Amino acid sequence: MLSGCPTWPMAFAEQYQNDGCWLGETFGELLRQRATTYGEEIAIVSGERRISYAELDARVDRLVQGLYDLGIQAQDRVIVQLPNLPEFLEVCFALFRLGALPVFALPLHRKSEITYISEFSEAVAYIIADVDSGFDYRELALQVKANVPTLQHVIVVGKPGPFISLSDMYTEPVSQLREPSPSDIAFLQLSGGTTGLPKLIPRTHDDYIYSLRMSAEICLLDENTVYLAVLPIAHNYPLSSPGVLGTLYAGGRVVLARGASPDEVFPLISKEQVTITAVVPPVALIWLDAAGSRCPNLTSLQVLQVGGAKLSAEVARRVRSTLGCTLQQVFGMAEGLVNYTRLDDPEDIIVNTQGGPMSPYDEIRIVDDEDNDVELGIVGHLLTRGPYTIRGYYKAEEHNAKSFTTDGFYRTGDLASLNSSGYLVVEGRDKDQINRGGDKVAAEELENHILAHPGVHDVAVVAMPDEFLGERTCAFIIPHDSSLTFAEVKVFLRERGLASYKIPDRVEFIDTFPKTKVGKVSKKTLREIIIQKLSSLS
Ligand code: J2J
Repeated sequence: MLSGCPTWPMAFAEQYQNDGCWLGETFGELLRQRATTYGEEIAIVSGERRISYAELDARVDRLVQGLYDLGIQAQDRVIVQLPNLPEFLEVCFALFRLGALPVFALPLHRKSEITYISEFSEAVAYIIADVDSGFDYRELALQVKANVPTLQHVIVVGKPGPFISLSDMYTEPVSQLREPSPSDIAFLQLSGGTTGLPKLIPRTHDDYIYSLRMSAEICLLDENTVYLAVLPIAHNYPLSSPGVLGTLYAGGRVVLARGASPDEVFPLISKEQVTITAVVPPVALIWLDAAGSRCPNLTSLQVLQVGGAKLSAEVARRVRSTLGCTLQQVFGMAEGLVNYTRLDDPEDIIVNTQGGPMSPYDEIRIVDDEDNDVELGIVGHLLTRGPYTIRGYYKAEEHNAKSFTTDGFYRTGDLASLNSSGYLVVEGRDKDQINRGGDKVAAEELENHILAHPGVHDVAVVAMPDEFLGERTCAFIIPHDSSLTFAEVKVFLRERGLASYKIPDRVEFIDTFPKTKVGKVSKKTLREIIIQKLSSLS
């Protein structure tokens, strides 16, 4: 087991095993077993490429050998930053079989994020696409490699430039390698973050495969399922809720889309007879508007999952009438807990709640500021523990003491209420994060970047309401002098290599910050100020 990864106390681990949550499977075995059962059935569709289960399994074996020959070993960390390509899944399964750990970066991450996670995880390799959405990842890799001494290899899907080509790494398997054990960490996922630096989430084969099994069951997946991956599959939601991995778990077919626009996605749904797909609320909104005017043929689509940020009841209500399919609300987190509305729930529940936990072993508490449980229906802080919720972030002892109770409940940072059927309604957040239509921005991380500008004396970042994304970021800045402009701040942050979704949507220059009674910056007042300003503008 990789050190620095808090895990479940023995009594819990034994219960999860004895009660059949953790079945002792690994991802490597799982793929082998599915290849035996589903052989020539298609596992992955990407453009004109169609890859069967047998072919996927064989290609993964060859890639395992190539990675091994390069020197990648069990427990090595490998940054994987790939768009929705079949190679994403091949690389993942190959690393899983080797016992090396993918560290999932989002395609929009740039020098700042990649350098940090490479350094922090002491990654030995970085796997990228050559160019995607007009961005050349090889240039990014050159910069990152120059700064991170542990990083020995950059492996490229496509034209390798100065690096190694992934396609040259599929080699005849010769070595007999020992596969990892089910309780080993399978990969590190990135947290949405609330702190200055992103946290890494260690997930085991056992716990993640359990979450796939439960998700596939709840979403009624089987070998007839066709799952369309629209969101970047590096994110936990399209990866596992039930996502691409849950679909492969169930023997279904994964169709990889490269974008979310109706022009691209609607014909693909019809062509590939997609049965289920997953989006964030702003994408749902675009699809609903487009479908209303275009009447596309979406008859195969049975389920539209919406999650990652709160979906308004008003938009939720339009899904069935406009797209002709069942809405499933998904409220999850890369740290673990995932809630789903069930497909046969009454429309009122589907529209007005964020669903119930997927496992009977999920423990949910809603508490007040002193950690006392509140009554049903009352809003409080959501705490959780269970068989697929982590007990701590990777190498983050100090932060873990704050983010987890002493008896192992994860403090989600969400404000929610619980109804008598065990379903949750998300009512807000007490974590210092902005949820920009599903993309999470940690206020402190952005504040630290803005503070590095020599013209900035102090800064506080808050969420401001937005009709389309739900929230956007507003940075209140106290400048050293009045010459600083918003444009300068944006250029500065881009040059620092910050992902574009973290660049503030608005900057307000201010002389002093409003303070709370104890003298801290009152972000609540700042949020009120910006709400008032926006409403006076409209
Ligand atoms: C309100 N807030 C939501 C929802 C997530 C499935 C689905 C989503 C994620 C995810 C995921 C929400 N309504 N329906 O990993 O497996 C906010 C909450 C939560 C945070 C987690 C999955 N669905 N959220 O979004 O790790 O604040 O995971 O704590 O990115 O997103 O973010 P993340």
